[in-house]
Amino acid sequence: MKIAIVCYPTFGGSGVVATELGIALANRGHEVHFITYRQPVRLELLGNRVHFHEVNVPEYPLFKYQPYELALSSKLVDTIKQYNIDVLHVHYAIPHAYAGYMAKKMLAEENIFIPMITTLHGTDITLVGSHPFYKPAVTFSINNSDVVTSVSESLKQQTLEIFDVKKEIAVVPNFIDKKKYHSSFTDCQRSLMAKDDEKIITHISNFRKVKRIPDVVKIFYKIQESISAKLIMVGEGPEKVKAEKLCRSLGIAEKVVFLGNSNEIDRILCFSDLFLLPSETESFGLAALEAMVNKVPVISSNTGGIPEVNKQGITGFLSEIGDIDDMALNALKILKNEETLDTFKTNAYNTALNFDILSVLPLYEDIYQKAYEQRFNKADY
Ligand code: GMT
Repeated sequence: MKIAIVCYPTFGGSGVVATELGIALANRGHEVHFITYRQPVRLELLGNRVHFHEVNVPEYPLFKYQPYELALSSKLVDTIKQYNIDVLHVHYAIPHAYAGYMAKKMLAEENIFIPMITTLHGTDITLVGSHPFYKPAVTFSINNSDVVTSVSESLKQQTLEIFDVKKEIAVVPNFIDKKKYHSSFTDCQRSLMAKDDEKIITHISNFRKVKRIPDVVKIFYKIQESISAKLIMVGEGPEKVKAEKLCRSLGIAEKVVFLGNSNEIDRILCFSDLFLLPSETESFGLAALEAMVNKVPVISSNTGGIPEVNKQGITGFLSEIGDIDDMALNALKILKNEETLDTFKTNAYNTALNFDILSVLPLYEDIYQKAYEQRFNKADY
């Protein structure tokens, strides 16, 4: 099939999922067209089956806000016509589903019928989309998508609670590609990061408030009081400077490494012993799943879709949001005993395999095929 994918090109989970999905679809023989304002960060190889179309928004001084949705919908119309696209898959409702709907309507005027699949990722529903300023438009975009998917059962329930949704929502979880992790990395250079007797604790995120970055630092503070440990913080975002300051004021700055954004997260996770994800909310927690497939147990908050991924007492532990004492205690339970650590590592890896792309990709392919077959259903236009 010819599939157009709209996403954010950034390090955020929705962009990562959209990009990895597009690459996997191309490897299965589909032709994939990414349409966004910059080449997605995880998209390295373009070729016959993977295309990238940049959305440009010309600046005009009259506008206080430049109309990205307008530019995106026009780009969608042009690309869908030029490449005879079969289905449009938009990731993150705002404003992608809204722009996609407009493109669909414009194309229908020319007797081109394109089904639109909208994938809800989390903050588009829980944080941004539910704001009264956006809610009517988000509700409309969801109800006017041909298919709606959400990345967890929890996000599906939240969407149904917050919005007046008349559409079925199919749950299609985030995924990993187990093939990538078959052989252990030969260049897993643990010694560059820590001494042999030090445990390596990792956090990866976009350092937004929702990630509760100060909790990450405080949990680590408590861990390092009992055992020798290092904290690796990967990512960039508004809470980073505050976190650096907190490390200095707690006197642990030399034990914490801030690495910034990285495309090499598997290289970092391969020498990690524990992953911290104390988020306020998390629709799924792709970062936790990526840790688990690298055999890294997870200490997380018990919120949103995280319990669908991180299994209590098996792949890690879950605590109430903000309960840093419990999180630190649980971390030590895992880290203090090598045998326990090994068991959790193995469990984390085995559980992550339930989310292998080979089981998730056919779900999307099936959705595309059905939506394509029903594209002439005029009631939808
Ligand atoms: O976590 C973020 O802030 C990024 C955000 C995004 O939209 O890119 O991630 C969301 O989508 C991911 C992929 O589906 C999920 O794994 C994350 O849990 C979700 N983040 C939140 O719900 C906070």
